[in-house]
Amino acid sequence: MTQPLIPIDQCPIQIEDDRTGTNVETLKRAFADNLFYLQGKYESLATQDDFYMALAYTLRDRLLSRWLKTTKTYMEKDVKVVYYLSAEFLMGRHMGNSLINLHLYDRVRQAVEESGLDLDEILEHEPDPGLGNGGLGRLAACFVDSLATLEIPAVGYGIRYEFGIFTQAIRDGWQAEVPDKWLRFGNPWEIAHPDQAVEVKLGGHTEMYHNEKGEYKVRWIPANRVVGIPYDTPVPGYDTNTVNPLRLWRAEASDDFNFDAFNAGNYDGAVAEKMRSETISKVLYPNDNTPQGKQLRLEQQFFFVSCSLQDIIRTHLLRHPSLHNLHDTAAIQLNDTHPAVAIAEMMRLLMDEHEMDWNTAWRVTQKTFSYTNHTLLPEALEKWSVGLFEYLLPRHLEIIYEINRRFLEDVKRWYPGDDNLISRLSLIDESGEKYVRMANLACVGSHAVNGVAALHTQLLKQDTLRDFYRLWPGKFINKTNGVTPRRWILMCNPKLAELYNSKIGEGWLKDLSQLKQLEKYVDDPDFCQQWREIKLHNKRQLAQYIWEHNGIEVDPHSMFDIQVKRIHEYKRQHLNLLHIIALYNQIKQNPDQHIVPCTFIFGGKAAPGYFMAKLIIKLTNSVADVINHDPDVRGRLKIVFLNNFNVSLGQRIYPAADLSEQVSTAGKEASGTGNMKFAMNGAMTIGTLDGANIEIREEAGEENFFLFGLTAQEVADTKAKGYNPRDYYSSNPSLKAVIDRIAAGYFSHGDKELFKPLVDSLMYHDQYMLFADYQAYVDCHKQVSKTYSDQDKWTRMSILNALRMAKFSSDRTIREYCNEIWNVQPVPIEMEEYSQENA
Ligand code: CJB
Repeated sequence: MTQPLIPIDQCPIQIEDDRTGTNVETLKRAFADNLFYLQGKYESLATQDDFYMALAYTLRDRLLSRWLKTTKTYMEKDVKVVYYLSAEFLMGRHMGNSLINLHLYDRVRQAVEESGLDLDEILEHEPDPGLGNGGLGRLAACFVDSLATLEIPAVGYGIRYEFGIFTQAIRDGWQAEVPDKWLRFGNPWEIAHPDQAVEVKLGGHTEMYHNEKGEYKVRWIPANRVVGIPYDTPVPGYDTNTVNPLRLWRAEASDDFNFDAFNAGNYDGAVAEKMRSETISKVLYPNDNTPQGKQLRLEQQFFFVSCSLQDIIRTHLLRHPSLHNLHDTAAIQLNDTHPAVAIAEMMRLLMDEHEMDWNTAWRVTQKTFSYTNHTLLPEALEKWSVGLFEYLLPRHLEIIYEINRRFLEDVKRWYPGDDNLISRLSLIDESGEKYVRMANLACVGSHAVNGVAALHTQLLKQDTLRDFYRLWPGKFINKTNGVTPRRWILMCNPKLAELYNSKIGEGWLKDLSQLKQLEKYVDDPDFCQQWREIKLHNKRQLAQYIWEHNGIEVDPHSMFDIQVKRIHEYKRQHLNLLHIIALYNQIKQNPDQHIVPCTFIFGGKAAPGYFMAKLIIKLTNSVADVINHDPDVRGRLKIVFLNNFNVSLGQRIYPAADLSEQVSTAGKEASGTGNMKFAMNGAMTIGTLDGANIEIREEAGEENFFLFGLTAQEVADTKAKGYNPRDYYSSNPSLKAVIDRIAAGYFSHGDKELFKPLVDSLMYHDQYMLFADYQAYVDCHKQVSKTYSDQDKWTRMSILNALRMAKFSSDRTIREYCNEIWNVQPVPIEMEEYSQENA
């Protein structure tokens, strides 16, 4: 007779075994064992990659008992779960994070060193999983970290792109894109679950039929079917037993795919079709804040939404007889409109596949969903042509039309005779070619809509979504973004973390407001000295990186003035360049004048099809070439463009900054999160009253923030009056000299054409109003230089910035979502410790 397997957590003997044990000897043995049995290598023949893989498996093993226990607890307690639907998760490297969250850093370092290896080298070997473009994807990653840390039952759902965001190379000063084969050597963190695969339909048509009860029903006869295979990555909380899954879907052709074509002898045609359906999860679209209306993109969105909703429904039905109470077990968050088709897919699943009537289905849907808006840029609001929608999702278009019909009926009753209101609120844009407006669908189908910073939410209410706000003021709520202090302080700035720990212990990592206790040291010379030494240490490390990667020597004692983020005209990297050129002009006029030595560091990717953004990168590198080599400058200004800015490079950069550039045109940056990471690491901000800058300034204190520029209201007023950049150009000699230098080809070997599109845009039709803010920005920089020259004052300001950033921990943000939108509670995971070593 066979014996059933005993689950590991019910084993009668708790053993310090090679998969769970955490003393140094056990870790060494497990590491060697994985190298031999999983990588198939003797140590003498192993590569860095083998060492990395073997160590990753060693850590994953140590997450598994917690992970399975977490899932089991959620099932047994039948808890309400947060499902975070996001087309992007920019997780960054997992290994360092696992070491921190498992409290294993020191023991693993010792185990690795005693094995004759270097942990830092192994950590550097991990590819940075870039399954996102920028802020939105990184926010999702910070959120899943906080959810697990706060012991909230949660699943992140997304797409397992085979190619993440491209690797950026710089050739002759221009951006070149190289495919990101991040899965080339396998991914040791994920576990595939083909047993939980789901089928997704696409295309075809709908038809009416009578069900057994004699009711009229609609069914969807698809043209294609694709299978979604889930891959789960563990997301461990810090200092808890909770390990939640990040579940990413990979598309695979279904087995019965094009069976007829195979049989009819069209084998190669059928295989080509099969490959086509597998391209759905091939590549991340590299656009940030600008959607691309490509069919494949809509397929991606629907694919991961349909897989995830089917998974959520399956999970619910394991414990409940019907879906009427789905909203009691599931809170589904739409991360921007990318997953907004979920509203229609949920209605279809409830009605067509689970026999629910319209009214009940609609009530359940609205109670289950909530929507986060991340942008005010009008061009970034997603819409899909009705023709494409009908071709790919014929049933969903019918459902959207019906949602719209019922919704507009209500509006007509509430506001009779207001046809303009109707056309603005409609889910269908009928002003020209017809489009489905995804933000409108998301607003109508959700019980809560949030912006990501106070100003952003206010502008949504006043402007972008004002008609919806008029209908349902109670739906709108602000949730200012945040970032995880585990990655963005502890992991990236270990010396700063050590200083904090030495004074107040480790409690600040789960309650960032504890840092306020350190304000008493702001006038303590020893503390200030340590603070400066840490910053200098971080700057030296970045200087070393710059030397190795760019061959540019920078002085760690110069002020590190940094702007890293996606390249976009609204973010105004070129305003930063105008200021640098103004400084250069001053030096050229008077080479001996005093100037605070400054290293200007840039980094960020441009969308491959965004010409102006690519031209800004080229201009940065061209200005760098000239200024870095001009003997008159005598090294007082250095400009560096760091290629391939990503999460792991961010971890080197934020801790080394003196000054953080947050200079978007007011009213354009929804929140920003890099601004928070810089400030937490003691950088001062030079910024406009935009996004979360406003709240950073409120927290840090006005006197600890370098403010300049028009307010959002002034930007709108100036635009309304007619913004004329030439007026600023002709009346401001400094600005004129800067623009003339670029236009004359000074930075392009005399070529006057190269930067003409940029110059013309600034001079004649600049939506982002650089010239209107130019003088204020230059003046503000003078203030910065003056303050930097007084190091005692600067240190004090830097300390206060870092200590006052508690509001921007994503733990605070997630707590607010839990209480005010999702209505979910923490569920602690009880585990017996395996040994004293684990305590
Ligand atoms: N954001 O990263 C993106 N991509 C988009 O397509 C739209 C917005 C950014 O989201 C961040 C997280 O909310 C914001 O901090 C940032 O301001 C916004 O641009």
